[in-house]
Formats: sequence, structure tokens, C-alpha cells
Amino acid sequence: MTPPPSSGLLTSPTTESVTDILITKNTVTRKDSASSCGCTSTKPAPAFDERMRQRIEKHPCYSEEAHHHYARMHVAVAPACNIQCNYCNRKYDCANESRPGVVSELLTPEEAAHKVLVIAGKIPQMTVLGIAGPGDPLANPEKTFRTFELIADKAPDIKLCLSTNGLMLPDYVDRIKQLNVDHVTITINMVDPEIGTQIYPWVHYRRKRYKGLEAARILHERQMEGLQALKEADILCKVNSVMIPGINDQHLAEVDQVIREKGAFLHNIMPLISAPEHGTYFGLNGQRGPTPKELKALQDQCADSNMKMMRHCRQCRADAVGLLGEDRSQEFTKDKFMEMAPQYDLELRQEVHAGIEKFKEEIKLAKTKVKPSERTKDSPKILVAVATKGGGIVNQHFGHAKEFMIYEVDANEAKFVGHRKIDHYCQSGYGEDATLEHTIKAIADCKAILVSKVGECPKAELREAGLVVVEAYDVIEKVAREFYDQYVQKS
Ligand code: CLF
Ligand code: SF4
Repeated sequence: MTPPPSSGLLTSPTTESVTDILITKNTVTRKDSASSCGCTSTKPAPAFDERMRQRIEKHPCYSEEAHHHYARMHVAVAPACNIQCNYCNRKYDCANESRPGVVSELLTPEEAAHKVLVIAGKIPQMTVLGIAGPGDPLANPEKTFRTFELIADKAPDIKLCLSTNGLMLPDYVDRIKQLNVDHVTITINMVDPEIGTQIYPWVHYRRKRYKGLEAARILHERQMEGLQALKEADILCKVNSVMIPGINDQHLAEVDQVIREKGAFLHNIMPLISAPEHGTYFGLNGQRGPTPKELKALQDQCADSNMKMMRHCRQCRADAVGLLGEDRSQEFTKDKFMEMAPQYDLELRQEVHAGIEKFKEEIKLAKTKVKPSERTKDSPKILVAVATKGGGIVNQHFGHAKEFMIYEVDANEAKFVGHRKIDHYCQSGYGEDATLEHTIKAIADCKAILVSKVGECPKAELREAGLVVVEAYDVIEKVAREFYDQYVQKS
């Protein structure tokens, strides 16, 4: 299995084609051998038609599979906002798509287009350009649409994407369609305006400021109208919802049902991130965010109802660049990218994408070679933490990981269910004990940690904390399922 040409994703040593995992006590060794055939899952794959598959296959947010391979970038061209959310501080980026406390550098549409053309050359696996702030894109329609026009003209293979609070959406669906923007996100935190009064203190609509129930009702009606209009225009709509314990956590299952009935393609339930230093109303008033367990329980509950649930969102910045799990925005600050010449090359980009698609096929094939376990009934589900820098491979050194992907594994499949942010263990070549403690805490509910390599010291401490350390360099689902079989046999 070889990495795609010039992808830059798989920079580690050559992928070992097939690897068996043998576990003795908490130690894992590998031996090369061929695996026998079988299917990894008894569940039917979601039934997408070919057209739908093509619309999402290179969008890292709309397709969980794509997020291992393709990157997105945002340009921060939209400073103003027309509502107030209690989890937002105007000094920072729109918290509907960003972590609070993050500030992006504002660009003009022309600067933004230049940046996109630079990055399209440097990161050819970047396939999507999103506008997500720092305010609301549709409260800044001219800047937003001018940026899209410039990019559609100069870089036609890049998909355009937009994220909005929805207040002005019904007014702009025709324009969005005209510009060939095929992916729109609306943040919908309630379908009951009473609940909305606890989230939105005011909205500014048609030159007038509304407060309380009236404000929440206007926002709700406009969001529903916008969602309906997107469906009628055949534009894919993702809905983001911020989970706020004690306010809308019990209500989001109803939101999920309503938005699905109205034609949303994907639901992304994100955790409220709230701290006093963010200076938000919720942060200053002690409103907590959900625990990973609470978030997963709600996502599971909604995912059971049908359709797709997004679990790989990284709540990125309004100037994010790169794969979802990485942040390369600091390589492309304004002073840097304005000095760089655009290197957009459609042919080269298509070549790289063809390489990625081939690589995805190889990964798919490797997954089919993992046999389902014999114990398929009542087999326990376990969580494992995975260090990866992309490509769907366990390919990252423990000390270099800034986050772990969490997979839920059972007798039939290994399913991505979330991610946990951690601090770098390896700081300037030295392991940090406090960081290790934090890492162990963050993945304490996992049975194993899957890494390409780990030093002897952290390995001993991870084992001490009850985690099995699996060192491998192979397809994530394959390593996870092989570990699972060993785990079940031993328990
Ligand atoms: Fe950006 Fe949003 Fe488009 Fe993706 S992000 S505008 S849909 S291209 Fe993606 Fe980032 Fe989550 Fe948003 S991971 S915050 S869901
Ligand atoms: Fe802040 Fe975004 Fe809400 Fe506007 S829509 S108040 S920018 S979080």
C-alpha cells in the first residue's frame, strides 16, 4: 500500500502491507502474514446514490471517510454578526464553528482569493473552501459572495461551503445556488423559542433589534424557512447544534428529528466549550459544557433514530487550514501568504486526488480482509484511542499526537466515534509528566492505545494505567479489530 503522490499525508516509513498483532500480557508484537478474507461489518452501508457519493466524497466534513484524506480551508472575510449567542464573545471567531478564544486575521475578498490559490498549490488535497466567520457570512453578504465569485472563477475544482446562523438564509438561497455553493451549514440549537430565550438574548433583523421570545421566534422561523429553501434548491445542508447541558441537551433529540424531517443531510452535535477566560455570558456564569460521555450518549441516541451523525468535527477556526485534525493556519498568516505566489495547477491537483482515491480503495480492501469475530452476539463494545496524522492509518508516534481518534470496536466493526484533544507529550524532545497524566485521563475509558511508536517510559506508565499499548503501522480499523479479537480471547 503506497501513499498518494505528493499528498504529504503519509510521511512515515513505508506502510507495512499486512500486519498481525500478537498480544502477550500488555505487550504487543507484530509478525507479517496474510489475513484471511471476511467482512468487517454486518450492518448495511448507508444507501447513497452515485450522485450523492460524488457530492460528498471529497468534503472532509460531510464524509467521515474523506476527513482522513482531504483538507479544507476557511477564509475570514465576514466580520459582522446579526445575532448574539450566549456562548460567543465578539472579540473572537463565531463560536458556531470555532473553538471560543480563537481570533482570525480578517481578509478582503481579494486577499482571500490569493490565499486560496496559494494553498491550493501547496496543499493539493485541499478540496473545500469554507466561509465561517469570524462573524456570520450572511451578515456580510457582499464580502462573502465576492470571495466565492473570485474563487469559482480561478479555482473551479474547489467546492464552496458556507456556515451561517440562518437568520438571513432565506434571502440568499437563490444567490447561493447561482454561485454553485453545494454545502451549507445552519447552526440550530432549538426548535422551541422558549428554549431559544436562554441561548439568544437578541437578534438584529431588518434594521430592528428584537429581544427575548420574539427574537428567538424570528430566528427559529428563519432557520426553518432557510432549511426548507435549501432542500428545495437541492443544496446539501448540515445542521450544527451546540449541546448546552441543562438548557438544550434534553431538547436536541427533538431538534434532530425536526431537521431530518425537513431534509437536513447531516447533524453535527458539538459540545459547548465554556470557560470564564473566554468572556462569554455562559463562561462568566459557570455554564458547563457536556462531558465526552454525555456528548456520545446524545449522539448515539440521535444516530439511532436514522441518518447520519457527524462526530469528527474539530470546531475549527475561521481561518483553519489543513486536515480537520491539524491546524496549519500559522503557516499561512497574512504576512506569509501575501509573499507567496499562487501555484494553482488543476492537472497536478487532479493527479493527487486520483492517487488519494486509489489509496482509499487499497484501505477499503485491507478492511475487508479482517474477519468478523465468532462471538457476534452480545459481544462487548470497547473504546480504543488511535494516533494518526491522516490517511486512515495508525501512523503517528505517541509523543507527536495532539489528539486521539476514538474508535468503538465490537465483534463486527471498528467505528469512529469521536476524538479527544491532548497536549503534545513530546515537547522539544523531552516527555512531560503532567502532560502524560492529562493524556491518560483523557483516554481513561479506552482499553488500548494504537500508535506507530511509543517510548519505553510512557509505555510503562500507560500500561500501569491499564491501557494495552499496540504499536503498529496499518489501517486503523484493521489494527483495532485485530486487537479486539486478542482482547476478547483473553477476557
Ligand atoms: Fe468549513 Fe464548516 Fe464547510 Fe467544513 S468546517 S464551513 S462544513 S468546510 Fe467542519 Fe470545522 Fe466542524 Fe465546521 S470540522 S467546525 S463542521
Ligand atoms: Fe457569535 Fe457566531 Fe453567534 Fe454571531 S452567530 S453571535 S458570531 S457565535
